Amino acid sequence: MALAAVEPASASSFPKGFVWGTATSAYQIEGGVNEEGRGRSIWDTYSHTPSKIHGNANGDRASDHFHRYKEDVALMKALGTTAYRFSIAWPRVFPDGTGAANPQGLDFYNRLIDELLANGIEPFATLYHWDLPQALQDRMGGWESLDTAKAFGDYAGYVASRLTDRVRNVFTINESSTFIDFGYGAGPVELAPGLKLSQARLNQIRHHVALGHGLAVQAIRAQGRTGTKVGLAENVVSCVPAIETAENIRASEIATREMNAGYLTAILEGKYTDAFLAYAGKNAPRFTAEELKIISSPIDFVGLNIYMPQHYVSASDHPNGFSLLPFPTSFPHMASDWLRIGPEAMYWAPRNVAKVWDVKQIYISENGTSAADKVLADGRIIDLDRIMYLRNYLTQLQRATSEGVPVAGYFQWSLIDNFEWSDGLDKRFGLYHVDFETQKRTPKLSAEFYRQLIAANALK
Ligand code: GBH
Repeated sequence: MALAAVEPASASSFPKGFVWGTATSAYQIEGGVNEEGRGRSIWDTYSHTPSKIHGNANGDRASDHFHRYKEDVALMKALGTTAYRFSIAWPRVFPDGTGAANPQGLDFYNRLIDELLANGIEPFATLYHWDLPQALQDRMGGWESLDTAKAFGDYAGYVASRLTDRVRNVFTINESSTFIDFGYGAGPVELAPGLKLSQARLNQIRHHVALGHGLAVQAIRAQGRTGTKVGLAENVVSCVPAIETAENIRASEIATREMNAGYLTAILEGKYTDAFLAYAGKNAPRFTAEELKIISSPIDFVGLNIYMPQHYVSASDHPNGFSLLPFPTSFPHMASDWLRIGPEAMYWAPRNVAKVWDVKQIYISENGTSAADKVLADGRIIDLDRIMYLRNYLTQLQRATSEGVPVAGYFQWSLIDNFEWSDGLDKRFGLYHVDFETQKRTPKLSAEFYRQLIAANALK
């Protein structure tokens, strides 16, 4: 990695032109599930299955963003953000996954994009944030089938041909590892479609998802406006040196490559690593050289969703060159049990991705935390824990940018409280509180923290 000589204006500033935004996803905020010809997704089915979701919540209404998008764009503007990452619901565009497009399928996104641009906010669209058309799950087992990857490519091309006149940045797939391991595998939490498949089938699914990503990249290049920037948003397995010695740092680089071998490494290198194939053995995915070429179609940026350190790493004599350290049970976490507090992941993840693969442009496509936000009698929400979390993670991001790690922007997760998948409406991630009865939005203190930081382009 060539570290550019970046001269920060002050010890706490971010580079000039750094992009500050917020992020959301379709099923988590939109509601409007029966509007304008939308088909069903696996999340409609799953969230309506009794006892799957905390409090038996579902996304039928969620944060009602489908009807309140103008108000929500005003909230973005009040923060001073100049970018917004949202996702497009595939079943709004192709209600059956393939076949005839819904003529009204992009109407909502056209309204949203125009509203964003009228307010000086750059739209960053994600094509897949887990809401697979139910028809594809029913007909072909969803991502178990190569045909779902092909259908995803077709959908991507269709969207690109209609939106890239105004949308200049597109993320293909959000967090492959999360929806594969927890939706199709037996992860510690369950996501739709709620299957528990074998490791061999999971590896095959991962291969199909990577292929879907590659086909989408090619379709966007073929059908989108020239110059459209394409990337992905991945919950990269972040490998942090436990103690920052040269040996441990080197071990964290090797671990970054191997621990992401099933997806990110394959996409960025065009091959599965030897160690990955040896470890998978007879469970390895079946693949062709032609497929690996599609998977590794060049991309313009890598989006990293960073919430926590996935592993602390030290050097090891083991042939693989690294050792993953066990977490003590006393390791601290935020309101969500899984959300470990390890701000240095925000330095090491982008630093290692840039170093290992010579990636030239990175976005932090998500970072944020849940908190037990309470509305006080006077209406305020004093979410000091969220501010503490953000300040520490952003301090580490500033460390990265000041060293020349090529991070171009940061998307805070999330703009507003939303439907947090299996946790229902219980875990709140927004800078703005949502009363899910009245749909009233109220800024939390963290919204003011973020506004001040953006205004100064420096930590506050
Ligand atoms: C993101 O996932 C999602 O993209 C977003 O939709 C979601 O709302 C947001 O974060 C907040 O959760 O195996 O112990 O880690 C974040 C990463 C990975 C967090 C899977 C929950 C399951 C438990 N997620 N993890 S654990």
